[in-house]
Amino acid sequence: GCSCPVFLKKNCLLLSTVAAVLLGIGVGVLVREYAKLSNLDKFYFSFPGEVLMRMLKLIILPLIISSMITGVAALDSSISGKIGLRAVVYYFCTTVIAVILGIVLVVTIKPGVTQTTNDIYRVGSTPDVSTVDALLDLIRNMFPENLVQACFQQYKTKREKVEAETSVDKNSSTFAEEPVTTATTFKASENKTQEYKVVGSYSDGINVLGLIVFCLVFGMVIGKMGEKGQVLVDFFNALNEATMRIVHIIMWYMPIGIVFLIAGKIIEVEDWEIFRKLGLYMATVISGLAIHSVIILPLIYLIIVRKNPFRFAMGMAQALLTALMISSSSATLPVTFRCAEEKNLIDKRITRFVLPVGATINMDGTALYEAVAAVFIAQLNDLQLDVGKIVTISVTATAASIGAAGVPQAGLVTMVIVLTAVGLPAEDVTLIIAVDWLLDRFRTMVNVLGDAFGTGIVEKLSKKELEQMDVNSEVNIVNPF
Ligand code: DAS
Repeated sequence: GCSCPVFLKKNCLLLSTVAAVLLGIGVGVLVREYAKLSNLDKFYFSFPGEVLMRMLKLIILPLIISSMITGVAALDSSISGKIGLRAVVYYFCTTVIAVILGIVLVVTIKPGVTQTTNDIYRVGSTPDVSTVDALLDLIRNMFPENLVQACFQQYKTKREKVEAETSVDKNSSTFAEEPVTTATTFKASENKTQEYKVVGSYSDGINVLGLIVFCLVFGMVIGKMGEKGQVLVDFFNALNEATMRIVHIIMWYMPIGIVFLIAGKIIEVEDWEIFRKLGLYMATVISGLAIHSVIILPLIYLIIVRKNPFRFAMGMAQALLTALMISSSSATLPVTFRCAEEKNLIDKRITRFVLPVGATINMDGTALYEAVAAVFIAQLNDLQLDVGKIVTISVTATAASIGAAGVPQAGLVTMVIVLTAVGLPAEDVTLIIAVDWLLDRFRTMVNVLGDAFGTGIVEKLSKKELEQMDVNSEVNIVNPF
């Protein structure tokens, strides 16, 4: 790798992503205006982008399994009694609140809905899937009949789809049957009669929800097994480490893939209205992050700690600015520690647990962002989401944010998990990528702020335990044995 220090390396990645986005737009516009490509040419042109999407889909399985299991198992072993439990409850509650806020905003602002079809976009009232059926479907997905079937399933490759579109003679090659999936079909809207097939969560080959439920239970169980489970915990930690290294390799290929993904998208885009929608989407995410970090988190801090939350946030300013610059909670950790301990005088015994674990599994900004992005992509495809799908998106966005590492664009990689969970076309993440490098900065700031408020809140709630520890350490007689 380049010899530049970590800080520049982080920016190397980000700068190359920004450069890739701009280059992709430029190439896309040029090719669209001056070169008339046939369908098959378009397929070859966007092939490097297709490779990137396949890499991201490929990594989903090991990423979910290793990050969920190690995340939960680690909690169990390193939890220091009640303090750790309070921290986990705080992480979970603030993340769920962020997801709900994101869902409410994206459903009311409707950034991805084309004005003409405004009337059809109603949450939870698809004509032929009642709420009860949707929730039963959701629960059914949580318990796949067998784990192997939930993980692997054949589905058509993109080339077959492109050939089908260019009406290649079907008899010339055998087409694998579409996998039989629980499909709910419904009319998109009166003026657009074509049928949309919203397939269940098996459409992209992985039943994400079922896998997450299994991994959470499995992680908790091996975490509680103590010595007997240690070999499994070590195995999944190693698997997680290996997976993150593969993600890192994918990150370096990402700029190349992005150029062709975005250029390929620009060639296909019919209406330039998409840019209005993208702007509205960014406004939705940023307003959600702002509400969460300026109103919700300070309110929770004020209610529990009874101190001025904005003075506390000012103490964290250096860490928040660092997070804005490098888009990485983990890399910001040293600054977060210094701000929490020196500026806000938080007890080290609290920060030593809450901050490192928080930087990995408490990512309110990422959770909000993934929920908004998933619903936005559904809107772009005129897909109605019944309650079951909305709940699935909320659960997988929460789980994906827990599974995401505190590195740049982690939220983008785990984004594919949420899309796969509800059978949305993962290719549409292309549009999100164009603005992800910018939104990543803001959501990382919110992630760090959420962790910081967590130290103040957990410290306040753990006053008794801390005093007890002080008493023990004073009277503690050195044990002669
Ligand atoms: N950049 C990640 C972080 O460091 C957040 C994300 O990618 O969503 O928190």
